[in-house]
Amino acid sequence: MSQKNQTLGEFIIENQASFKYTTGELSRLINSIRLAAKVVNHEVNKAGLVDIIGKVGETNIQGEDQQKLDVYANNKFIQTLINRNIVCGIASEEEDNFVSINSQDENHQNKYVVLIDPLDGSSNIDVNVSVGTIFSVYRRITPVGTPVQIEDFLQEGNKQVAAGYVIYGTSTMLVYTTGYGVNGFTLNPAIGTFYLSHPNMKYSEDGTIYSINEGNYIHFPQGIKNYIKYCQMEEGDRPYTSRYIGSLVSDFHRNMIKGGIYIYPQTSQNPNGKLRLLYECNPMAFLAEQAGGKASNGFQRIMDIQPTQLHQRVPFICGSKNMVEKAEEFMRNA
Ligand code: P6P
Repeated sequence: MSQKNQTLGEFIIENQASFKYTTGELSRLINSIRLAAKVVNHEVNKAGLVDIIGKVGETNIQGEDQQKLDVYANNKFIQTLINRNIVCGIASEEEDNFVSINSQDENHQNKYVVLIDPLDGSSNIDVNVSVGTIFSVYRRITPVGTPVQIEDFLQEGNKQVAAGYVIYGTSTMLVYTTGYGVNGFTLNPAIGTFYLSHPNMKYSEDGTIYSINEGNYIHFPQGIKNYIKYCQMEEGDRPYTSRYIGSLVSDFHRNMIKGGIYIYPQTSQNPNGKLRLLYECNPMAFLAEQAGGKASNGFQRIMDIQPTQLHQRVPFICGSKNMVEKAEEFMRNA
């Protein structure tokens, strides 16, 4: 049983036995993410002090300006995972293709692949708003002993063995699941230790917060327009409160604690929405479901979508179960 103030290391050891692949490799993987999170946190916290922010001038595969911290976070997470020699491959928002780990794993014996959004919400860095790292973990499906293949990354979200995020906010937290609930750990920066601060995190079935960029309203599908109007009606606990930080990890984290729904729908300009299935929507959907919430594209469970491309986008509706089901109802009836 977990208890508050337990360190992340103690928690991993105590709960390792409950994990079906108890080879300790996944524990070492979570530990490597813990280390990278501390290193990135150090840089994020001083971003305003040194000339590490601002655009590198390059753009990533998404056509988005690549902030220096994006590059830094990407390199740190990849290097830490390589050094620990746990994974056979890594996919990242910042990498056009997946990275095959041949240096340490020359015999391709490692069994896990990791997909990351190393610094989600990075456009908020320059204005000192919370940003986050999102990660998703699978066991490879191609034969051990052979180089990792794209199929190892294009797995349905329901095959994830672990997922989580780091939120670099007023405090830095690591929130993750291995399929046995969601637990949140807060970093004590003075000693560099994560402590269990939010055991067994749960979405309330209902909530009163809706998170969506209403600036895109005229481009939304009619079902989403109708849902937004529903949220704004005077009836029962409505109108709801609108809260949108522009950082998925931050909006998700607040909604999980207070109850709410996050929506990034398809628009006329982005027919598949903006968020990426593999390293944003699937990990957040795994966490949402493990916390009693729900995640869909408006018609289908996110974690049942068969991926076809590494950087594919999907419409994303995620949060308190009853709110997501109400939004799905409006999408069906539009
Ligand atoms: P918009 C950040 O770029 C991100 O991927 C999510 O973290 C965030 O919720 C969304 O995009 C913000 O997008 O179009 O509302 O600025």
